[in-house]
Amino acid sequence: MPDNLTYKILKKHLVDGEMKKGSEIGLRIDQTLTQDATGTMAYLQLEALGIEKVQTELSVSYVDHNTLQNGFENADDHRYLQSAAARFGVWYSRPGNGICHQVHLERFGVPGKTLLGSDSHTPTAGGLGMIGIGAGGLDVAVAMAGGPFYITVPEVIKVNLVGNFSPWVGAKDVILELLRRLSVKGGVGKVIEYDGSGLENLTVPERATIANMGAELGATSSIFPSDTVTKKFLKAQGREKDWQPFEADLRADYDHEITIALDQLEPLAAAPHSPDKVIPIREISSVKVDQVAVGSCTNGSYQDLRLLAEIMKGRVVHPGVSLVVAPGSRQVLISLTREGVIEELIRSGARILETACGPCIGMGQAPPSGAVSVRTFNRNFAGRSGTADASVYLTGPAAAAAAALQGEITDPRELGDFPSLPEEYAPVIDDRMIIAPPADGGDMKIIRGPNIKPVPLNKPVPEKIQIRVLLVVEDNITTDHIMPGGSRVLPLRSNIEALSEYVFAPLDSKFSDRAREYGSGLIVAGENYGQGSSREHAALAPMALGVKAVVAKSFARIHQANLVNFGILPLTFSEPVDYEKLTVGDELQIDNVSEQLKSKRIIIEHVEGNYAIEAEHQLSLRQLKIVKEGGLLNYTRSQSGLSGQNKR
Ligand code: MIC
Ligand code: SF4
Repeated sequence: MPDNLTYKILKKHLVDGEMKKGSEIGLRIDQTLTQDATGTMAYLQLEALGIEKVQTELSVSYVDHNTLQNGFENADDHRYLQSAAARFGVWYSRPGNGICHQVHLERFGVPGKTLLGSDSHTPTAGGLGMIGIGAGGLDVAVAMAGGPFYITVPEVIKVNLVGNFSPWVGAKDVILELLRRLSVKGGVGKVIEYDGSGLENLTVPERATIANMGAELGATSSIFPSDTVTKKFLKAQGREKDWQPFEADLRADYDHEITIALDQLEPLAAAPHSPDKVIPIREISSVKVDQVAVGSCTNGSYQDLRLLAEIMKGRVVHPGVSLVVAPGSRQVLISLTREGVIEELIRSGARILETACGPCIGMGQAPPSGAVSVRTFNRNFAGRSGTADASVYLTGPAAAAAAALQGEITDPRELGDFPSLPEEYAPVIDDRMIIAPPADGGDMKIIRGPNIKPVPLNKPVPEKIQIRVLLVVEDNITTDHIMPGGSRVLPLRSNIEALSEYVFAPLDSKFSDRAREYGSGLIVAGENYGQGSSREHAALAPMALGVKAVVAKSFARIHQANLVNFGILPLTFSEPVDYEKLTVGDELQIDNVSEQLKSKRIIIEHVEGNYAIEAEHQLSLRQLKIVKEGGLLNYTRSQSGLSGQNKR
């Protein structure tokens, strides 16, 4: 049977289960990446697993999120990460070297390999023909220890890209168009595979922009073939030897097909507060803009910033706009500096930021009250910018430049002729901010600061669960609602007790007090609960507050896996209308838990109301065991499944 590219790579990495749609499979993971906001917890968990050395072909620890050092916490985490990397055989990309996904693409990604990352945008590597998957830190720790990573065999959607872009239209508009068509739930349980004659017009960074925002579709991964364009990119990176061709077989099977004619696209934007609220920019032109932010793992490449600079050249930012620019990597920054592009940008009034995530995760540059911010990023959830009442529009770099110049949202086609950009560029390669691990890190000392606390563990699930409804939330709740980012909260990522004060803070400031009062709680949610980031803290901190279960209409993939990893039961309503029957404070109970979990049908009794609600779970046997043991850490330690021969 001819295989699509996704299945080809998955089959090559299959170590457990069968390639049957909907069933669970275990994959061998070749490479892992972590970033600092999820990494400290991941390495604490790796320590708890008791291995001597990572078992992957390559593992890299990046520092890119928590780079504002308002207190000692973030800097302590960086020092911990550097020491843990040396101890366990992990490469360390120092602060200032760039955003994990951009640097990984440039320096480490290899077509045909699997990459697991503790960041939801790990599928960016799909731009290079890899299967990149985002996961919680604990899953990444287990993969580093040599354990398989489990996913449900996905459906594969083929997206045919045909033709070429009209001037002023680019890669960001492709993925915004897909978000318009499919919504933030449209990719759940699916891999998006790109093909078609239009591919030859898309460079690797452009492909990476598209693969990156597959995360916003909820997709498990996104992938482009590895072709001559890929070869050219790797050659420019001095890594031609890493290239191999990979493509789907002729007449391969797909679950759905979608065609996008590139020349029919127009400049698009995602309006507040969801990446799928996509509209043509011409329909919102003249909205006044206060801030423009360019960069992030979506549009922080050399080509993106070069385009911004060419458009701004000789002109200056509108007096009502603050323009902030964060290059995606040190390579991008050095290459642009060498060519005088950074000087052009500074002359145009850009405020050049560190090469890091920065404003994308609310690490500084929060816009003013009630502001409109136009960003080349991937998420525009309410409050994520750091300003609760700001409105964020997501666009490509050309529209960002147009807004910066005009002071209002502007269709970039109004700017006249599209600037001519060089076809080729030779990146400056300088890896001296990446530290290779020593051959034997066994004696390296791990350095901990006072804010780095041990990982809390859950208890096995009891036979009778007594809980109270802690919160009822609507559809599409993001992990930014559950466990917010921003410069105040992010430094607490390695101190769960302190972090748990902020659980659900954007929705309900009394949540953590109530959780402590109730002692044992349930969250009631709508569709696509937990969409967005991979942060396991959105499960770990609620667990620390006594959350035992979530009953939702449906879940986002990574968050559901994180709930399981920390021993929280993810249940779905058998009858979605029952969602209406639960209110904060209701007392509930679940009896004969083991038996009910086995039957997949769970009766939740309403203690006072004298009625019951029926729920279900979609957990595999393996996941059930994990939940019952109180989480993956307990479970993994009790298994011998790790290839880590060196278990302590
Ligand atoms: C994000 O974009 O939300 C983050 C910050 O990169 C997260 C990871 C985190 O919360 O640390 C993600 O996308 O997984
Ligand atoms: Fe960083 Fe933003 Fe990318 Fe997340 S989405 S990795 S915060 S740049």
